[in-house]
Amino acid sequence: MQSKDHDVAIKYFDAIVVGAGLAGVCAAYQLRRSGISARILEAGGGVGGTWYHNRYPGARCDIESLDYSYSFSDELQQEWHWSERYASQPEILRYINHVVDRFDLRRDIQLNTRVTQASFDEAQERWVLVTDAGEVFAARYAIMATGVLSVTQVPSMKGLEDFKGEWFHTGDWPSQGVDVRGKRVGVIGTGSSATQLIPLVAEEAAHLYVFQRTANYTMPAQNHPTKPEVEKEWKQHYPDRRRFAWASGFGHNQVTNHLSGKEMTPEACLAELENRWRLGGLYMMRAFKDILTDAEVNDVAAEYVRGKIRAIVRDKETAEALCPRDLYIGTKRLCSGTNYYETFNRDNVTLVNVKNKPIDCVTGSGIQLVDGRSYELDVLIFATGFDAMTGAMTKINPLGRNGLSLREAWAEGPKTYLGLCMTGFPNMFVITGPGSPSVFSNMVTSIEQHVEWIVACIAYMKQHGFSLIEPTLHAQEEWTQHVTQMAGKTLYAKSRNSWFHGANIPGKPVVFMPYVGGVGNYYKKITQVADNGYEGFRLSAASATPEFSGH
Ligand code: N01
Repeated sequence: MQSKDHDVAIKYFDAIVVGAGLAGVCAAYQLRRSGISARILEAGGGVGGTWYHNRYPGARCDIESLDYSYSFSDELQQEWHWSERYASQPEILRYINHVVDRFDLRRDIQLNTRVTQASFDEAQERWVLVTDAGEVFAARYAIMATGVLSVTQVPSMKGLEDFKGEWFHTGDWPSQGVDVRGKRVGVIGTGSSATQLIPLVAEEAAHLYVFQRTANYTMPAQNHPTKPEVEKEWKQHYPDRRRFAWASGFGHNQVTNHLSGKEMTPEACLAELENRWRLGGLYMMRAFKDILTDAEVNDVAAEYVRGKIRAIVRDKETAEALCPRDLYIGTKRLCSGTNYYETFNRDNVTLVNVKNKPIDCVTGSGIQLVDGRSYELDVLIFATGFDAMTGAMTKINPLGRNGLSLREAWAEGPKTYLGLCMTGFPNMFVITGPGSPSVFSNMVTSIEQHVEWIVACIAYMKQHGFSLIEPTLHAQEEWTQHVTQMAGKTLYAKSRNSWFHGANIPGKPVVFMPYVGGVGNYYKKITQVADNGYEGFRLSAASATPEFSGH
């Protein structure tokens, strides 16, 4: 249905979903299934979100593929074959496209469409969203599937505009790729993206300079082709596997050691750590139940990894520079890569420690440090991260009741009820928003939990004749405090220099954003809230506004 409103053809739907990554696609599927009309607006030229834009060499997930996938269709999970234990970006993108086609979702998705404004029309009880092309959409519900690591952060660096070579950000990688063969390449950053990319770029570049400010811990991913017996076992027991993941601490099937590091002998601790190293990737963070709450236990794991770095990297000075110090393992997101530390044994790779002698500027021909050292480069790669968790939302900056802007509402840090909704922004839902497990979990599990909850909520409102839902200020304050209190029990509270706290973005309030109380506990909580008639929310009966249902 279309109608003329101030000479602009407004397109009406029950719901507008912003973003067609894993969250938006899941929402498209569930909304369709529930008979709720929706249009999914996606800024990119294809679906996939994170997995569309992060095409840098080596990009892959560090949650096992069989776990990092939708559970909403048994046919889908039975028929899809993952070729590797940890899927690469191209394979995940193929999967998302497959889901879109298999369930005929493409007709609800509008690509190359960036939402630039969203405002709540109180009289009409609807969200009005405007796109970069000037299209206007109106919907009772706005579902923000805008992603948690979708706004790239290029640090402001003097002279970048003068650089004569090419420069790129890992999160906005050209689809045609970047040819680094025979070139002098610089990578700034040593987080998850960099540690995946560095070994592959090193194989092709004439020389690679890695500019490291903070050494982080990188586990070997221990990736390999999917073992047929593992796939068979998963496919036989998928419902159990999914149930386990949904009730678990982190939304996946990785096994946790339920003992404290302090209850174990040094020999048993070492054996556990060796086992975790062999299992690879994030398994290290499940080595002891108190690895993220007890500084001494954390240090046992950290020292173990430092020992591994020293054993792998031949040059002593480089090895020491790669050893993280004054950083609890896991409090900056643990990295997972293949041959990361080994790469520093190559003759064509140089680690440049910019901790104490930072980068001063980019020159026409490369990078210059404050001590005057300079590095000639043809290609400069920013692996410098994202305005995480809030960036995509504050960029749109929705206007809620009485013109309240989200930037104002979040000026001291994000405040949400359950990481799903905000006071002052009725009928707006955020998928994996701040205050929910989100980046602290298998994102697909958290996405599915949120989408299930949101779609059930909309159905409930329709059924009971409600037109508005909005958290009470009290519920929002209480939840936000709870999120902070939970983080306060962990080592995250003592290690604030990370994107988990927003510390990587100048001027951003330093507040721990995800919920660390566990995916299973969180799911219980949101289920209970819904079962109790959406406690903590104010629901209002429908006014004269007609229910939207057109296209
Ligand atoms: O970004 P990051 P990322 N001068 O913010 C450095 C997910 N992910 O894209 O720590 C010099 O982690 C910065 O240094 P410092 C995952 O959740 C997952 O790598 O601020 N250096 C840091 O080293 C991950 O955590 C996967 O001192 C500068 C780096 O840039 C998240 O995405 C793969 C600098 C940024 O690291 C983000 O990861 C990839 C400056 N001015 C990503 N500014 C997997 O699933 C920044 N840095 C495996």
